[in-house]
Amino acid sequence: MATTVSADPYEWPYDGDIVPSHTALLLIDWQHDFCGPGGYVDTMGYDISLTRRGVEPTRNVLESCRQIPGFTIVHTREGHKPDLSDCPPNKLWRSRQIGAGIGDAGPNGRILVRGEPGWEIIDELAPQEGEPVIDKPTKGAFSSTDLDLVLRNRGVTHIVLTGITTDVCVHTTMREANDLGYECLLLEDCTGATDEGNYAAALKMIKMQGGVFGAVSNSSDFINAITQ
Ligand code: C5J
Repeated sequence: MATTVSADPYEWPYDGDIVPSHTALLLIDWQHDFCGPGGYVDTMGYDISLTRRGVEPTRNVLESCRQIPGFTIVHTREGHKPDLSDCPPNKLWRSRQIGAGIGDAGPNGRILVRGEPGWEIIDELAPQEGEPVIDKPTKGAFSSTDLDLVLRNRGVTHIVLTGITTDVCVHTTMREANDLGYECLLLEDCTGATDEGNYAAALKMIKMQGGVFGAVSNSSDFINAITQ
């Protein structure tokens, strides 16, 4: 398989070949709450077409990675226990301020609560048998979970990120991963934010300082690289 992918600000990864057995595709929070009608993002009044637009490119990447032996695929879900005991009071308060209270009843069940329809991953990107699913009450996927352990147990050192939202859970997770020493790549058409300016800024931030959090590429360049 080829070897590197064209990315900004450097050909990814920095250390040579893409090695499937050392690489994970991370699908962050592709849940109804973040891109479906009646979910958390929709209830807050944001435009879900912005968070949905990465679905098809991400599906293409997911299908390509599933064909490659050894590639790790991991999904995450943001959500809270039904009693909200894992929801910080300030997070709860803020969600109520914007009219989408965590735990409140909505068209997709209770907002951001584990087990509710809105918390489920959308059908297009649903996990398959053998693909770990990491549940997190936090924005980042590392600080409150065993994701680091899961990845290290599989020998993963490189992470390709997709998911929503770019400026919140994706960015927090990429920053955490980078600090932990993972070599990260974000696919820009496989992610979306609730605000275009934030989306653009989030991508720009990654590329500063020679790639302060990693590099940015896109689905077609990545698929071409791994299927050559
Ligand atoms: C947010 C997320 N935006 N998955 N969560 O609250 O990015």
